[in-house]
Amino acid sequence: MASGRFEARKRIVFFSGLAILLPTLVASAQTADQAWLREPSRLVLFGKVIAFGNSPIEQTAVQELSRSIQHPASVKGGFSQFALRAWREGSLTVIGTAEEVRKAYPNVPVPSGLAPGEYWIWWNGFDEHSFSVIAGGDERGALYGVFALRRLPLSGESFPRTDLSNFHAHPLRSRPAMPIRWTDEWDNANGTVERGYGGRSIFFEGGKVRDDLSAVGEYARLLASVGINGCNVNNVNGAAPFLSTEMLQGLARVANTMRPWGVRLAISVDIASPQKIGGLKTFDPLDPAVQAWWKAKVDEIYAAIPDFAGFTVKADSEGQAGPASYGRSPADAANLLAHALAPHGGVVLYRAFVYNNHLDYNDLKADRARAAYDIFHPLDGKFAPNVVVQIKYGPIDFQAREPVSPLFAGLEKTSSAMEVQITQEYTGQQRHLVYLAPMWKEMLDFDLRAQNRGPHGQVFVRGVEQNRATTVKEIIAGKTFHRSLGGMIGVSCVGRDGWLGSPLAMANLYAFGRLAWDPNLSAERIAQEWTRQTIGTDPQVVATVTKMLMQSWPAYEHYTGFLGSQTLTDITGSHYGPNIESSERNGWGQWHRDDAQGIGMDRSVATGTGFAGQYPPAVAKMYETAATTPDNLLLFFHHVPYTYKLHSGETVIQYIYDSHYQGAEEAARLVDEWESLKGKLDPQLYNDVLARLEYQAGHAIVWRDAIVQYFLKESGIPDARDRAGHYPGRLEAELARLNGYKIIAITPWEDASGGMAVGCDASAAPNGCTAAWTYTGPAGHFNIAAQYFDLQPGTAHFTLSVNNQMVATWAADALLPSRRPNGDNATRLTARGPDGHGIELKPGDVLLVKGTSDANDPAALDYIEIEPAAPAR
Ligand code: GCW
Repeated sequence: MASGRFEARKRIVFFSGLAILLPTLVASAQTADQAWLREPSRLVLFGKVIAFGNSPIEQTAVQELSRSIQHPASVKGGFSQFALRAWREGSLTVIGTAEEVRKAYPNVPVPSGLAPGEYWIWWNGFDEHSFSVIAGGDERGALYGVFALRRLPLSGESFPRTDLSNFHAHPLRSRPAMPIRWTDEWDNANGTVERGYGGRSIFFEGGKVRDDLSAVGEYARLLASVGINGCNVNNVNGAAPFLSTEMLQGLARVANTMRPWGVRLAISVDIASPQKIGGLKTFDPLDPAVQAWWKAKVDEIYAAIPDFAGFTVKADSEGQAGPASYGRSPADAANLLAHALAPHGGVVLYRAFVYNNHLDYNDLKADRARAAYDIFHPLDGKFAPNVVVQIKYGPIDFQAREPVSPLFAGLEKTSSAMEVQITQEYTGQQRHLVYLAPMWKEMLDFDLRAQNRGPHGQVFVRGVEQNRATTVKEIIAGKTFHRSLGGMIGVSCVGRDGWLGSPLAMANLYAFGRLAWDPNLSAERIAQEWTRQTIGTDPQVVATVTKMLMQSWPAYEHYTGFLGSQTLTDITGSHYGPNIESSERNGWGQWHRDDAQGIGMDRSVATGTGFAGQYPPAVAKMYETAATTPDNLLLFFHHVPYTYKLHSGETVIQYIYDSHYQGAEEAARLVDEWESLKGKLDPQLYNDVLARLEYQAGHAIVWRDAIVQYFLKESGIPDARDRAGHYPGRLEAELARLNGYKIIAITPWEDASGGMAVGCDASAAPNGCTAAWTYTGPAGHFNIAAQYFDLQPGTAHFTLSVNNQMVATWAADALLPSRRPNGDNATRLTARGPDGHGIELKPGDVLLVKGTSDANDPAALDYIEIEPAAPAR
């Protein structure tokens, strides 16, 4: 598992012509970080706040309102207008369920039929005393109303709407779009978190629930603030130990901690538990002893956790046991659990992530993308009512670009939920800024045209094309097929290091909750809301951070995968840096099938795997031919020659070159944009994020060069704009005058410039190794970038000098995913000279890098690169 904090922060100190790059620790936020709830709301409240009931959730709502508001005495100009007209001295605010309000105040026009979670906020200031009501369809609704109110002054809505006096004629009312809005955490009992990049578990340590659960309470508050109502706390892999009686006692404490925030506990279970921990000989779902075991276990759970939400199941997938062992179906397994949970009101989230990871690469009909639909579609109608099939947004696995899963349209008699990843497993692991809401929105808004069939399945009925919109967001909300369950699941994997380990990544957690509540919100509007609450309200800050967030996913897609070829990362290892062939010639089925002539998976019905035919007819027709498939998914559905012309008019190969140069430039621009905010932000946040963005810009170049040089070699077709394979200012380490350094081949070769680098063997060269070049370019001021490999856990040291004058020194002490030099840890450092004006060079100058290795890190160096000095930063 790759985890650990990102610590590549470098501080550059210059003195008299000398630049020293000092490593400094990242000042990272603590777990108790209140994220977007850090600042008090700009809400001003007078008078008393009371709740009708004594229930923990209503009490929380009262406390939260008191915690959120500013005391009138502390209000300094500006925003006071917002509230003063509405919340007056002697006023009363009541919080409760609609029913409680109705009973206590029959004259208050609280509407009937508020849904669970829905809130209604009303104000009456025309009597002697101002009187406000925050009513909920249930207690949670009242709490969500408080958070909505808290957020309102910063929501970006125009003033008249946020003037509370408007709430008399137009009460503030909103209901969640879908009932299931959960995060999934992939925490292990030993305290590690699978695919977590924010430190160790907030829930578990040493095989049990942690004694101190204060972070869990803070997390539940964050979740509640955006309407999340469930949290599955343990990994879907290896879940058997979580059903032990001792563990359940600990889990009851977790549930108690989250309950006041309306967040219900769920856990992942191993379907083989009756055998693994129950002492039975079998876990066959149809065996009466197995059924009795689950019933007793579920009763035990509810005795300790009366509002337990349910189970998540990963079975027959990636080594997890499943019903296939007994020739039983996922429906048999899901229903086994569902029947045990039903009397208590619990649900089963059965994951559709079931596939064979031993596919035959040589079989052109084999296709992992088909698996979920092939397995689950025939079972539609066979699942118990409290089963929800949990479907990853795309048919493969959380890639930076996938089509929406056809299974959403393939289950009409079964509730479904869409699973997205907040933790950025395949999208830069929080070291890269990638705001995912725009991608989730594309999925949610995608119209599957699931009901566009006539009575006999035909697309046209009496010559009229059927055209009813059936978007994914409507399907998972239960609207399209009239289901009572359904929703969104966000795989979050938070930890003790500032939740996600990176401040700007928190926008994804926020956006997940907001979209699950209202999938019609725009990604941009959510970004603005989050920025105002978290980073600052200065209009330039809001505009710039929003722009950066919105640009980040397209940038990442540009410098990693392309045209639907998926993230071309190391799929059998880190899932982080470039490794193009790792997807090929193995059973995992994440193939893109590139060869010297072309690239792409043929998933058409006519000549390919038939996957395109799993979509409803109108969508299937679109994906069936290359000509009608959108460019950004072309290679997901079709195998085409590199010379194939896209709709844009470019050839595929030229697009590969262009998009990667574009993506790296876009990543560099994120640095500039952030720097334009200098002086307007909290300095610690500013420096922390700046270091991350600089790292990202460097890693985007690693990605760019890997993909570009690989496909240049593979296709043999030159870049029309002459960049691929030509790096005018680059001085390769393997061509330098080496002292101590030895030439090493990098695997995969595309992860190093020219496939080669140099490494320093500490035992042979205890005092370090050097690589020297004589500068032959024009005289002037330049930046000098060094491309080195920063292995963990070691710490190598480097210095860069010109004519024996040191211009930079740095330590390779970041915690990056792998332990041998490759694209996971290739890191770029740019020395910009005193005051950022560049380093003076003239022909004949000797450039020298000295690397001092330690036992775990050979101070490997790929190249240095002389770049034009950028304007002072
Ligand atoms: O993307 C893959 C991850 C696994 C994960 C699996 C899943 C929990 O690499 O770490 O296992 O998906 O979703 O089950």
